[in-house]
Amino acid sequence: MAGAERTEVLAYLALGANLGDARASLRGATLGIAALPGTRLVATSSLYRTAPLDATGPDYLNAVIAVATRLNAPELLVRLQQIEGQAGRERPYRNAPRTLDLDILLYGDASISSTALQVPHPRMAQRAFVLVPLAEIAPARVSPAQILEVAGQVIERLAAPWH
Ligand code: A4P
Ligand code: MG
Repeated sequence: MAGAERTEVLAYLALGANLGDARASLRGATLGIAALPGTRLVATSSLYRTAPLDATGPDYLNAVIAVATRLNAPELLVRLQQIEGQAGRERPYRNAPRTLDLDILLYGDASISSTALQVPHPRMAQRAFVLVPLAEIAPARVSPAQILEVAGQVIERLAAPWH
């Protein structure tokens, strides 16, 4: 459990879903994350409709949120996996369509390289569905050159509020 003595760390999380009611899954996940111990929601990007990348199936809905948390990174990962499980996440094969995917993009300025957790997320720089919403809420963490590199990927910002 996160002790009151731990300082808060600003973490950026990627949310994605392309099965079931994806918008409801992302909304529910955001509420669940904001309710985690020692954790508060700091920012939410818009919702984006994106074409599957290195994957098949329906279009995805993706978003990025920022939380300030006293959980350490492995604790946060376990909590996110529990929320994925509550959303009915199954893992039949790699990059299978999913009801909910929650990834840790950044955890403060930490570099983590364990079997279970790599931070910054190793594939984030190749993905418009991560970089575009991240740039919306953390422009200093994404360079214009990075956005240019993923400019060919199909991504559409949805204007309606989603959470
Ligand atoms: N893991 C390691 N580092 C992390 C991290 N920073 N955050 C480990 C979260 N998990 C991390 O993840 C597999 C393992 O990665 C976990 O057990 C954890 O210990 P997973 O969620 O079970 O499986 P996955 O989702 O298939 O893997 P991953 O790595 O999340 O997949 P990707 O690479 O993120 O790709 N196209 C569009 N348009 N939108 C999408 O959201 N997502 C994917 C998934 C592919 N194409 C997509 C989208
Ligand atoms: Mg994942």
